[in-house]
Parts: sequence; C-alpha cells; structure tokens
Amino acid sequence: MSIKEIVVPDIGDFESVEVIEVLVAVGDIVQVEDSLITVESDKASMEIPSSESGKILKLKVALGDNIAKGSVLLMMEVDETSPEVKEESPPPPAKKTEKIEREKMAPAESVTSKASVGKVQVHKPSPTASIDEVRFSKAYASPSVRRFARELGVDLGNVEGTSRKNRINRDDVKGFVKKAMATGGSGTALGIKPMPEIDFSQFGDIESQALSKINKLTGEFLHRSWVTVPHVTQFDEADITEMEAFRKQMSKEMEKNGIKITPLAFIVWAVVASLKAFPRFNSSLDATGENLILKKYYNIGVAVDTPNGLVVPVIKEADQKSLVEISQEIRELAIKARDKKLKPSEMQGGCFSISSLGGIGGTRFTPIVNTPEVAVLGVSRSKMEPVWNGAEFEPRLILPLSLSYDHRVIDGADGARFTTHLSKMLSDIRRMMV
Ligand code: CAO
Repeated sequence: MSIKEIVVPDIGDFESVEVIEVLVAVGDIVQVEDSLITVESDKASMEIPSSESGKILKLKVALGDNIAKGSVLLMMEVDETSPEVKEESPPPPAKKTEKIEREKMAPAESVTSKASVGKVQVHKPSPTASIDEVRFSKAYASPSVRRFARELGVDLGNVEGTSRKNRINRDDVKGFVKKAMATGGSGTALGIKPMPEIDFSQFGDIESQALSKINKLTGEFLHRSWVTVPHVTQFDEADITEMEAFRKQMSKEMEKNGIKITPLAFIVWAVVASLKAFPRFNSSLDATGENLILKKYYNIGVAVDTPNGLVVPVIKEADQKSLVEISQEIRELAIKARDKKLKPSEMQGGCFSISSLGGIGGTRFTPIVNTPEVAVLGVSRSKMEPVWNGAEFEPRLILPLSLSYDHRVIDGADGARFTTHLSKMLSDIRRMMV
C-alpha cells in the first residue's frame, strides 16, 4: 500500500478546462480507468479516468475548478499488489467525447471521437429490451452515466437532466429508477415502449418545427396529469337563453364605457357558486395522496389560447369580484398571455380551471385536469335548439358543458350533482345571488 497523487494525464489540446462533474467521493474504491471527474471546454466534454486502483483518501478538485495536464485530482491509497492494473494498463489516456450539445449529439457509437487522446472506449448499443437507441444516443450524458444507465436498463431518452445545460448525471438516473419503481413501471409509463423514430420523409415532403417552450412545458404537464390522474368526464348542458339576453342587454348599456361582459364571466360566477356547494371540487390531494386539502379561497384558472401555446392565468378571489371585474380581468389576462407578459404569480394558486372553446366552435370535448386541481370545466359553443316545454318545442340557447374530474377524489354521482348544480345556476342566474 502507498499513497499517491492522481494527476490529470495528457488531455490533448486543452490548456485549462472546467470541472463540471465530480464522479467519486472520499472513501470510494476505484479501479484503473474508472472515471473520476468530467471536464468541459467550450468545444468538448471529457471524463478523466483513474490511472490507479485504490481507495480515495482526499479530493483535490471541486466543481468549477479549472484544471490542466498535471493538476492533482486526488490522493489515493494504492494497492500495489493488484497485478492486473500495472501490467494491462499503461497510464490510461483521457477519454474524450465529441462536442456535446443536446441537439447535435452524435449516435452512441461515435461518442468517442477520432480526435481522442489514445484509447477510446466505444459504447455499442446493448440489446437492453426497452432502450430506444436513437433517443438514448441523443441524450446529453457522459459515457460513465450512459454505462450506468445501460447497467440499469434505463433509456436515457426518458430521463430529465438536472446538471448544467440539462446534462443527465448519475443522480438523475437513480431518481428516474426510484420513480419508476414507485409508480410500478418504467418512466415510459406502464412499461410501454416509446414511439420508434420514423423517417416521415420517405412518404413525402416534411418540415421539422421545434416546439415552443410553452408547448413543451404544457405537454409535460398534461402528460403527467393524463397518466397519473384517473379521469372521468361528465357531460351536461345549460339553458342560457335568459343569461345571454341579460348579458347582451348589460353589454349594450355598458358599451359606451368600453365594457363588454363575456359569457365566460357568468360561467366563472356559476363555478364559484358550485364550488361553494361542493367543496370537494375545490381541493387538492397532498403529496402522499392520503389527505385532501380543502381550500377556502376561490381562484379560477382560465385557459388562454396563444400563438405560443396554451397558458392558464388565474383570476384570484373570483368570489369577491363582480361580473364586470371578471370580464375585464379575463380580457387583460388574455392580452398579457398573448403578449407573453404574464408573471408566474398570475398563473399560480388556481383551485379549478375553465377551458372555453365557445368562441371558436365544436360541440363537446374532454379537458384534462389541471393538476393539482381535481376538476376542470370544458365549455363548448352554445347553440339554439328546440326544447320540449311540455306543450311545444321552444327555441332555447343550449350551452354544452364537460366536467373532467379526478376519480380518486370525486365520485361519479358527485360529478353529475356538480354539473346539475352548475347548469341550474347558468339557467337561472338569480340563483347565483343567493
Ligand atoms: N358559445 C357561443 N359563443 C361564445 C361562447 C360560447 N360558449 N363563448 C364565447 N362566445 C362568443 C363571445 O360572446 C364572443 O362573441 P361576440 O364578440 O359576438 O360577443 C366570441 O365568442 C369570442 O369570445 P372570446 O373567445 O374572445 O371571449 P371569451 O371570454 O369567451 O374567451 C378566452 C376568452 C381567453 C378564454 C378565449 O379567447 C380563449 O383563448 N379560448 C381558448 C381556450 C383554449 O384554448 N382551451 C383549450 C384548452 S385544452 O387544449
């Protein structure tokens, strides 16, 4: 046994590179060629392997340090009796990876470039069942993390990176495995294999368009809700003939002051009244999933369609606001959303969301619950319909409603009670006053 300094070997062109990952800790036992740290220059990232086998006694570098050839990385208690080390491995070279930019990452086979110093280690795709090699190869992760992921059968294409520039580290892979175990399946949810990559250009002309940041965030969020919340959608309708007549009359009177009352303001009001009658709809499950947090405030989210994607600003304390105030707030929030001026605080704290496609069209749709809320109301376009009044058919303006809810929290009977109540409120708006 002897104590040795482990230094940075010849790493080629690089004079001074930044340590972006420390892959070992004091007390770890490492073998020759095990990666010790990852460094990154503006052109490339590479792992620095150990030139000895032994136990790490002290680290001499930390994240953010700049190092060069000869810099001392750590002190190691070296086991000199370990024969295979010395004979098989002359001082091992650094493994240099190609420029790692998430979007430009080359396939796994070419992770090590021909510019590498000395021996390169090529990671061939393994036959691991659920790994999509194309996605895996495009993931932004170091060779050791790739190796680690392969050992565990984790498809890096499904792992979110939390290191700088979204690089995937060992902890991300571990966290992914823990989560997959907790949810009883792989991260590709329920063990379903991801979509294979298809070259659509073989069928005709195509154009690739990057998703906006909002599209990506919303997509992730909706996907989580879709796979984790058992959804049920209750359809219903409300006779809004009188409500619309009143709204039009009020809007006409207020027009000169630049005020317009939208149907959505009435719906917000009716929703608040219904949440008061059915408090379970104004709740969230806590993180354990074992307790319900009942809210005593009424913040209503309104889905807004913008050129960059869907956002849901929140009307705070909607129970304290008049129809005019709610109408104006919806208008202001929608303008801000479309101008990308919404503050994060304006999209937080919602209790229940409304998604109205009434201004656009369609008969009915099934909205996705805006978790951690437990229910969402979809509103479609109202239509004049013949309704039997007991003596004759009467033309009535009918508003289609679809309420999606989290079936862990809300039973089907309560779903139907809620929409019946909501429909009653909208059909006779005087009821909202009491
Ligand atoms: N039935 C019939 N007409 C309706 C209606 C309904 N349910 N709801 C609104 N309208 C009418 C309005 O009265 C208005 O007509 P007038 O100009 O003649 O008065 C017109 O449709 C346009 O309304 P609007 O859409 O501008 O206003 P709004 O208050 O109804 O909605 C907002 C505001 C921000 C919700 C809406 O602009 C929007 O973005 N909707 C899309 C939401 C969305 O994308 N949801 C999907 C989420 S899930 O992917």
